[in-house]
Parts: sequence; C-alpha cells; structure tokens
Amino acid sequence: MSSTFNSSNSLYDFVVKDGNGVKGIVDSGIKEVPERYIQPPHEQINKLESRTHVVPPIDLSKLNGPEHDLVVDQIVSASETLGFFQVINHCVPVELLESLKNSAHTFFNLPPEKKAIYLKGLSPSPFVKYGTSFVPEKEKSLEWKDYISMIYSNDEEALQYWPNQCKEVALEYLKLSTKIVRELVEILMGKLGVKVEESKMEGILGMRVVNMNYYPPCPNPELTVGVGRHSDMGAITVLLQDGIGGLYVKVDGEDQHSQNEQWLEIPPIHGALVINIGDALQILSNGKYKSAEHRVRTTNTECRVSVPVFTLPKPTEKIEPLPEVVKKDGLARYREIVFQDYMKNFFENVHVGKKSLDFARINST
Ligand SMILES: O=C(O)CCC(=O)C(=O)O
Repeated sequence: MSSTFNSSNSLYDFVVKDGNGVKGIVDSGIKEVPERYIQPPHEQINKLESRTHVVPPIDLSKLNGPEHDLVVDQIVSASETLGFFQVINHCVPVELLESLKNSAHTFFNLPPEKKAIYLKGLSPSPFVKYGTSFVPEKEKSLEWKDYISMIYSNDEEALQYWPNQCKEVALEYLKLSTKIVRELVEILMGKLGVKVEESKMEGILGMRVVNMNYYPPCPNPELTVGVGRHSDMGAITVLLQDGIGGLYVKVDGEDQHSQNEQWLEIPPIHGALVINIGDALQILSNGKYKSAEHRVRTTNTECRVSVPVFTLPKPTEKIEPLPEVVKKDGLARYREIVFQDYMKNFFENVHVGKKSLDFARINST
C-alpha cells in the first residue's frame, strides 16, 4: 500500500477530511484494500450465495389501460413483501437516465480539490454535501463509496449551488421521480382505504434529496461493502443504477438476526428504475408495507454509479400509523415521531439493517 497511508489516521484524514474519497485511494495505486475497509465476516457479501430477483419489472404505462388493476396489484404485492421492485415505461426519459450516469462520472472524475469544496463545513450551501462512507466518524469499517448529496429547496437555489456537472439533470430527474412517487403513494394509500388530504401528502413527501453515489473498483470486493445493510428512512426511494450490478435486497427484512438470511440481487435493467419502500411508509401503513433492507457489493472491474432520489416527510411532520389502518388492525405498531427526530437518530448511527425502525417501534426490545 502507498506510504501515504502509513497509519489508519492518515488514511482517514486523506479520505474523509481532505476529501480525496475512496477514489483518491484507488487513484494512488493500491493493490489491496486498506484494513479500515475490511468488514467483519458476517457483513462481507458472498456473490455466489445470493440469487437474482427474477420478477419482471412493472410496466407503469399500463396503469392507463385495461390492465390498471393488475398493475396496482403488482405494486401493492411487491410493497407488502420485498419492499423492492423495478418499473419501466415511467415518465423519466432514458436519455435523461444516461445523462445522469454520465454526469455522475464527470463529477467524481474531477480533481479532489474541486469536489472538496462541497465537504461539510466548506460547502457554499447547507443543502449540498460531498462525502464518503455513511458516518465515517463512527464506523469501525468504512464503506467503499463516495457521494454527493443535494437537498431540494427550490429551483433557484439548486441551479445556483448544486455542482455544475450535474445540477440540471439532477433537478429534472428529481422532479420526474417525484411524480412517480406521488402516483405510487396514491395507489398504496388507496389500497389501505385511506384518502390522504393534499396537505398531508405534502407533509409525507415534502422533502426530496437526490444523491449521486460512486463506487470505485475495489481490489478485494469480497472483503468490503459499497453500502452496508440498511433501509431508507423516507417514504419511497427511486433509484437509478448502472449496468454493473451489486445491489442486494434482503428477503424478509424484519428478521434481523437470522442465521440463514437470504439476499436477492436486483439485476440492472436498461431504462428501468428501482423503487424501494422506506421506513416512513412502513410506519404510516402500520407495517403493511415493508421498508426494504438492502446493501451494495463492490466490484473490482469498473466504477459503479447509482442515483437515488429520496422522498421523505418534512422534518417537522408528525408520522404515525394512519388512524384508519390502526382501527382495522386493532393496534398501533409504531408510536408517533417527529420526522426530524427520526432523521437525527438515523444519521447518528451506523448502518445496521432495519434497526432504524426501532426508534418508532412500540414494545421494541
Ligand atoms: O447504489 C445503490 O444501488 C444503492 C444505494 C443506497 O442504498 C443508498 O444510497 O442508500
């Protein structure tokens, strides 16, 4: 390994504090993964032990035709079980998806000092943050990922402060993804027999964040993770992944301590978007819709990029199981939380599967 990283601290400073990211380590010519990135054995991802998710993607254009009810059933059934599905014939043009992937590569291929201007504490906007791993200051083993995160407040702010390399495409993608999310949430709420008022809908879906993730090639993919096991905290995530693969979702994500846990790889499908249910929707539906535990494997061949849009409740929104559902179920499985408290708890802890939901769970042990 390069002499630049002769201690764990100098590696940490180089990657995290100076903003070189994982890409900086790889560009320095390392031949094996630094110890700080080696995951404990139970978190390492064995590609050979997982299967591929073979369910065909859901064709959203059919919502406007005679197969409407069938498509609704497909969406509901996937949300009640795996919490993950893919959609095609959505409203995001394939050319935009291609531009997004290209602009992610363009941004992360900038020299480190051009990306470091967006590090926390330096960024010109509190809504734009460049970083690496998830909570590096707390993680024993770091995640093999760099990212740029852009919180949407308004168009003017986005066009002024988001990085030039990606701002226009990211903004367009965020807006179109929001339409997909809105349609899905209406379907899912409709199936619960709940009519959500416009102001409540805005409260549930009012915060939107677009991230660009960059996973440089890793010399020892079997020892590391790109992203550790977690569920997303918001309502619904729309995710664009490139053609490299490595995104896994856990079957029966509730069972946190299973010895025989099974993971399915979500295969890249050209033009498709991945949808996953987040914790907020699990809480609102009193557990009927399942937030999906997922993780990402690294590869040693090419750089992988992915672009999630997270749709989350507004920070001040109170989230609890919808009264209509609680009435039917006879009990509430989650307590009321203010979403900013949920977020704080989420970001204060390292990725540990669906443990984030314990913050709201009633009778959690
Ligand atoms: O890169 C991916 O496919 C998934 C990324 C992810 O899970 C995340 O950003 O939270």
